[in-house]
Amino acid sequence: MKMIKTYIVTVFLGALMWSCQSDQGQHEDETPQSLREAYADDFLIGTALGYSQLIASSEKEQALIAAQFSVVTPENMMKWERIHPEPYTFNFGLPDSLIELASRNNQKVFGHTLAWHSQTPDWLFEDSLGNLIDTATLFARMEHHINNVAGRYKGKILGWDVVNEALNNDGSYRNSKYYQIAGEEFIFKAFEYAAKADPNAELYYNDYSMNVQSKVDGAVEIATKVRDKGLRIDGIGMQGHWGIDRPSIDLIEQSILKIHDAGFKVAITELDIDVLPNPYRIEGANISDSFENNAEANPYADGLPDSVNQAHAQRYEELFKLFLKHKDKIDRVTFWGVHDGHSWKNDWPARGRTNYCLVFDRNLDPKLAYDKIMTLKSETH
Ligand code: 9MR
Repeated sequence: MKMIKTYIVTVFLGALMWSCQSDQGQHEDETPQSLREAYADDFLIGTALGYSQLIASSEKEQALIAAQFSVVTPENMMKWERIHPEPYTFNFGLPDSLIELASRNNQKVFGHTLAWHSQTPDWLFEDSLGNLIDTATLFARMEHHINNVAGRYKGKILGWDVVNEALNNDGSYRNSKYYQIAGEEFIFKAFEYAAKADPNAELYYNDYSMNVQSKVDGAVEIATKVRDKGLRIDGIGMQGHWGIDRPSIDLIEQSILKIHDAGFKVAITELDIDVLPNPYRIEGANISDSFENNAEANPYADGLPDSVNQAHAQRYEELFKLFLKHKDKIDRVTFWGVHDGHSWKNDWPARGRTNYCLVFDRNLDPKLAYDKIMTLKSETH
């Protein structure tokens, strides 16, 4: 008990050192000390938290999470295979801890995700013989899941990525098991059940490569159909798994404008900037697109050259300039991970590489990209 108390006090003091934690901005003569403080009047600043941030995290990491971010997303722990691995088994332990942590840190939680083709057990789609089930059975299982998961966190969560990655890049529907069983109707049902389970939660459609115009058009079409059916949908998430040079700021801006013009909020939901070679020009986050790791594909295992660090920081600066320009349209900008060592991009599209995607390094110290983003705000303050 004493150890726990000491730990809590230390984390609290650490967080105080990072920032005074005010979301209301700061006195005019004070420079903001954290991302959440600097951007408090613009949009929420988020991060994804995994098991290691929740359970095996250092005091320094806990303090950083508390000080820097105003919203957190569960990276994996609320996905179907984790939270509901068997028909009548729910694992609420870790998600409950995340909600408690966020509440202690005065942070919002954005739920991820209620209907996704990936990280979802086969039993959802199959009968006992392994054949695909009929539409009514799928909908009953989805409703049971969404009622239990979104219902449990009702009122404690800002919103949900209700449907994730239902589109191909050309704007057509992904041929997922959801789609094979129910066609596009599964999307409408997911929004209907989510709105019923948590009437005040913000409901989003979320996807990667949203800079591809045919894809953003598809997402806007989905959201418009949901709305035209009299169902609720608040926004569209652009994941933001991007590289140093691609996609262009212009394309990202066009997508932000398209979503906004159609009447939906925009969120940047999974931001990271890959600095490693991409010989096959793989973009987005399609887990099955991968290639083998080798020395050529992993050139910065012993450290990042300054020129690449500079380019990475400049890219973040350009992106945040764009986000600030459209702050009236953007509700949330979430980094996909806390620090470089935590990022999924160390293992995709090639396993075991050393990537440098985020704005905190492996020692949890702020990188040049962090300084650039902070300076942007102090310049405009
Ligand atoms: O970051 C997540 C990683 O830990 C998982 O191994 C991976 C498995 O699919 O999912 C990652 O998160 C994904 C997110 O849930 C949806 N968009 C793409 C993200 C990166 O794959």
